[in-house]
Amino acid sequence: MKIEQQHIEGVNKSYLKSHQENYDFLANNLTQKGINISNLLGKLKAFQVAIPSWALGAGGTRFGRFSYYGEPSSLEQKIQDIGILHALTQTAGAVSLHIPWDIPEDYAAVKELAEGLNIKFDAVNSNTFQDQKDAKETYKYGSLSNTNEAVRQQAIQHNLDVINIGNQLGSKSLTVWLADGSCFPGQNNFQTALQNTENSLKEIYKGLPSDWSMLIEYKPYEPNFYSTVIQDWGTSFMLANACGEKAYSLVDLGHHLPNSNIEQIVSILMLKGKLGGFHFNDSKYGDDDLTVGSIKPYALFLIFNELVYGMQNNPQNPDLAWMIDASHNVKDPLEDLIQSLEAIQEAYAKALLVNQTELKEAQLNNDVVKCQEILQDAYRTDVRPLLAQARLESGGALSPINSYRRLNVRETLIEERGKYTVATGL
Ligand code: LRH
Ligand code: MN
Ligand code: MN
Repeated sequence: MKIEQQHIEGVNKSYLKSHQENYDFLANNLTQKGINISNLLGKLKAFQVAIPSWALGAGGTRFGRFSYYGEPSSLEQKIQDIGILHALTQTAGAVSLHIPWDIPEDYAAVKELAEGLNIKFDAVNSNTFQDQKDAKETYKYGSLSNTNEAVRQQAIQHNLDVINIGNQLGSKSLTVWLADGSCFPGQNNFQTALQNTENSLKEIYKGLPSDWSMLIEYKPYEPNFYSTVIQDWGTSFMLANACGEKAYSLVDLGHHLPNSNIEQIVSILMLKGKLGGFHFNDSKYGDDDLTVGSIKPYALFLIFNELVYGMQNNPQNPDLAWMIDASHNVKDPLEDLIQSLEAIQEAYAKALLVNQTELKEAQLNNDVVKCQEILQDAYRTDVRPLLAQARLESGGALSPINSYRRLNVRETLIEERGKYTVATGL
């Protein structure tokens, strides 16, 4: 299924009048505050977030998976699904592949399909957290950190293969996330594990094309529950520095211990020019991979506030690779992703409203109340008409979720692909 422009325009008609009223009201208010609306709209339109190839089907937990009907079974179908998301939201213009889950068979065809849907290939993700079919060595006791050199070599080679795959598609970065760690005290020598990881990452780094970057993701626990080799931003930062200037840290919102100050982590990494990528999701307990903004929207806004500050003040930091890293256990994956995309844009738009000059002045005067007022004034602004206007001007839907339902997207996908697809596993 492909959503055509006239489908979207048709549905938009019924929302146009009320949108115009809401947008005019907001635009007037913001203009009175001295905010340049067209500048704001331009930034919102330019902000594109990659959809990971593994997020288009229903997720699951280790206790079970409840499939969603009409799920995509091939990489081509996954890209088609992202095309639907992008057509409606105009903010999902990229795909992030996980290798070997989604190795293209016909590169030219996959590239052509993506191009036709205006989708770019963002970071490619390697996978050394599972054993692969016919692999000689096992990752049961670690990959890049393994005490056995043959295992490390296999994992290094896999990462080099992933770079090669990404290179053929136009990707410019490799994301490395390691499950390496230990389940019980005494199982690992912490120092050896970290040293091996550093050496292995340096080998991979040597194979990076000159215009590529390597993004090192951290996570405190899971699947290992006693220790994880790359457990936090400090370890990731240390490894990125050891590798070189093309290596960066990647922040996944779910990869922190409860109550960590993620906005401060983001800010410091950007100051040091070492924040390279970002995985969006939300969580109540751990790496829950819930819909972005569904649990802690104010925290998301505060994180965006630092991201916006960094993008405006830290030229030493590169452009970031943005990606949604969420899992959908009970919702239609496409509807869930639309909700995440909207939440990201909302937090971004609110952060763009923060008056940085006034905030700086209030900070210098130690006017704590004013500082808080400035942030909360931006946060409490209902920016949804602004997002809708940005979508409208880009050819997207005024109301993506409602349009998705009114265009019977899921029903059509089920008709085309069948209720139970290969992805269902039934
Ligand atoms: C690990 C992670 C990492 C993986 C993805 C599937 O928890 O966040 O980014 O590649 O999930
Ligand atoms: Mn992640
Ligand atoms: Mn994760």
